[in-house]
Amino acid sequence: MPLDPNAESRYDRTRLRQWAHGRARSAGVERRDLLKLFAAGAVAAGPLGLAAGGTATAADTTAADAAASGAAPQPGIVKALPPELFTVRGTNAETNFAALRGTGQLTPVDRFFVRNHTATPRIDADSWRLKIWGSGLAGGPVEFTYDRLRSLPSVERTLFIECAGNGRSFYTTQQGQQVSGTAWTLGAIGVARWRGVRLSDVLRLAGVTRRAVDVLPRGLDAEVLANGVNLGRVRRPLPVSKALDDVLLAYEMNGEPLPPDHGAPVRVVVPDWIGISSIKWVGDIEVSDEPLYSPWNTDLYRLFGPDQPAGGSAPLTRQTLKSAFELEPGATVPVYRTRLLTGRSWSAAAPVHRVEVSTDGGARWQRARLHDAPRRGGWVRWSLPWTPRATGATALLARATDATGRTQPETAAYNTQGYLFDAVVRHPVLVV
Ligand SMILES: Nc1nc2c(c(=O)[nH]1)N[C@H]1C(S)=C(S)[C@@H](COP(=O)(O)O)O[C@H]1N2
Ligand SMILES: [Mo]
Repeated sequence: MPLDPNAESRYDRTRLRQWAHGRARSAGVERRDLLKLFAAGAVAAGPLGLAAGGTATAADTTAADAAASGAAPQPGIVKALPPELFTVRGTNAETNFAALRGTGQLTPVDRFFVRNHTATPRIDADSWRLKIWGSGLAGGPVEFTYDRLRSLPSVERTLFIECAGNGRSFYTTQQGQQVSGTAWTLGAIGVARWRGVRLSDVLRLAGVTRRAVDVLPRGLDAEVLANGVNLGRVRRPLPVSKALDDVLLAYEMNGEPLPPDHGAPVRVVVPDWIGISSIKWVGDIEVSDEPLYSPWNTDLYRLFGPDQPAGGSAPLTRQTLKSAFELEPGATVPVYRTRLLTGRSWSAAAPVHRVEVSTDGGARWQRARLHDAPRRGGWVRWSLPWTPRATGATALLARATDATGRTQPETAAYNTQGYLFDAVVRHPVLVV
């Protein structure tokens, strides 16, 4: 049964109230530690990319520590990160959009962004086990081997994974606002063809009951340390309704076994929801008959700030909509020469069916030609020929509208951690 967004937010608001009143168990982290982090972070957002207030992620801490010690930050990423394909940001690697020019609907693995809270672990598929356990099951824990998972009926789906902080740096560069977290431009997104099993099939085999409320997948990567607090392993609860709806346990990406950096041997893929939901290197899943909390749905991945609900928003679920040019920022282009501008637009709410482009800083807009059938879960590639007629610095803008009628706004709603940036981005170019 599809989950409507209102049901999602009703669900999360209830959880939030329960947590605030101390009625929910906070799965491995002391509630007072979370409150400490939460209180510090909500008020003290520091400069981009540095350890900021209490809400710095391990990535920020690592980058800041490395900078302080004079050593270059060393991302714990296995695949090659050539500078033409990626921009390294702490423990993470951002896809350079220009490197997608000429590629298809799917992001090739060699240029798919990596967001690691710590480092990519190497896990042997033969000794790997997935343990399903908790009060929401009819019986005791159930373990699945890799071969057992692969023997279950498989499904294949083309879906994007996008970090909640994608576009974060534009809060600062376009809106003059300070936000904490990794200073992504627009490349913390990738679209892949995922093959795996339905989480619902696995949960049913494990004996999920009608009492189950929350499902908490946990990664096998290292515990995350932030400002002296051990947040434990990366984990974020999902409402059981979403877990039983369309979530995958994926073991293949673009037709190949899942690569180490993207969660080998098995990761969770949660369609439409912010990237943190899609837990990599999953090792166990708690199924609980009471609400669960982790730092990733309490002080992190919620909206805080003067324009947000008092005490913060409900935990974030769906991603938003965006557009990006497949062009280097600040590219030099010759005057009077026609070139084809290309890019991509995507929305987590509905297919993108209209993209407009402005080549004069936003004064006039033209419809771009779409090269993909609008489809939920993926992006549309688009193009527009452009003949610059004056020299000098200018900005290219692209603006998407999805089938719900939502269009990218001029400014994004400020929040201290810079999540869900959705405004039109000004892409600088120099005409010579
Ligand atoms: N175990 C684990 N899962 C994780 C993370 C992580 O650090 N550890 N990062 C999350 C975040 S914040 C994002 S945006 C996506 C990124 O997926 P990718 O690295 O395959 O692009 O993975 C999510 N799953
Ligand atoms: Mo993320």
